[in-house]
Amino acid sequence: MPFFIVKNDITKMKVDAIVNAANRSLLGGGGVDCAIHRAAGQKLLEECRTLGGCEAGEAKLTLGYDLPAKYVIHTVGPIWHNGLYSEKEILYSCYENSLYLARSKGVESIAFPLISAGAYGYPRDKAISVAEKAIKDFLAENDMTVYLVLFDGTSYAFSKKRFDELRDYIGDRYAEEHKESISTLYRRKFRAKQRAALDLCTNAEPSFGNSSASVDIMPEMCDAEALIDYSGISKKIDEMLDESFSEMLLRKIDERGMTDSACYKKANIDRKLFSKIRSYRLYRPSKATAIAFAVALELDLNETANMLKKAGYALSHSNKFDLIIEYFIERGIYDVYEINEALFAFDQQLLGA
Ligand code: AR6
Repeated sequence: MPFFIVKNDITKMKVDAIVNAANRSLLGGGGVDCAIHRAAGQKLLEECRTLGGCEAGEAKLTLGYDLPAKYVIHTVGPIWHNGLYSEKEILYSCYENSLYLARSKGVESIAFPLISAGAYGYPRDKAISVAEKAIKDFLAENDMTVYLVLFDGTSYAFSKKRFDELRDYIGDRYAEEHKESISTLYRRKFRAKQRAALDLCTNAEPSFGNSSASVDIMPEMCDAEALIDYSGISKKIDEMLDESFSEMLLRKIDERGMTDSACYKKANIDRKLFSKIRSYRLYRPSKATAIAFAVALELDLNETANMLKKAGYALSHSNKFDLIIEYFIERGIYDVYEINEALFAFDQQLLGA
């Protein structure tokens, strides 16, 4: 099941369990520990008193009391010295032990803060890498929805070099796109109306946010009917009926010699959503879902465009989301987690579901 980086206050997360970056006493402290105790109420501290503390890298569970989450998992991160005191291994254990403890309680969704990256001084980018590695390793073998909640300083959560490169890449292409003539824009709008009309004929999964929706169904669409060439539309429907998105996806999975589960896990897609797509031939995924599969299948830009077309979408240079995807595919980088870090840094919808 999927992994997401989100900006939030962890005490507000509506998940089965949240994780607390505690200290060895488990009796409260500053930072996220303080926020969790404050939001959960006095009973949390009372239960914590019965636990006998916790060693670094280990995890203990309590109820969530006044929190939206049913459980709090308390773990103690390493204090950062210089990286030579097994900090990485201890931090990895914090995530691993918390996840397995959560699994033993039947938890289906869990949210982590960035353990050790506050008072304990662990460098933020390094802390994110460890968190991602531990979560990814766990999700390769287990089903759970995992959130990494970043609270502050979120301008970028990954390599500064990559961030700068991407910013330039987006800047260059964005500028090019906006040099377009009015007539080109007019033609594009007209084509969008045609596609919108076609969308009405298909079963649509709602898409979220503006950034990744390729076509807005415009209110004035009904007035545009006179402009629509219906023979073109029915030809498009025929083309779509040749091979649907779902059929193309399943064919590509076979051609790649992948298993279904390897594919949906790599795509950061929930098993239930994959089953829906698998069993309904004309299922229309959201654009982010369609791209997630293209990435999991390691399609090049042409093949990605082809696959997106099956679901009624295209990549364009007029939105950041598309440009970020294009940047990674052009470079043959097909790691959804890495792409999601970049999408997160640029405030875009993440891949997966
Ligand atoms: N929601 C999500 N993340 C938060 C929140 C929040 N409400 N508040 C802070 N963070 P820290 P540590 C982030 O210092 O480094 C405590 O006193 C914060 O921005 O809370 O593991 C304990 O009792 C940072 O990125 O935990 C220990 O003594 C991350 O949570 C000690 O601090 C972790 O910062 C543990 O230090």
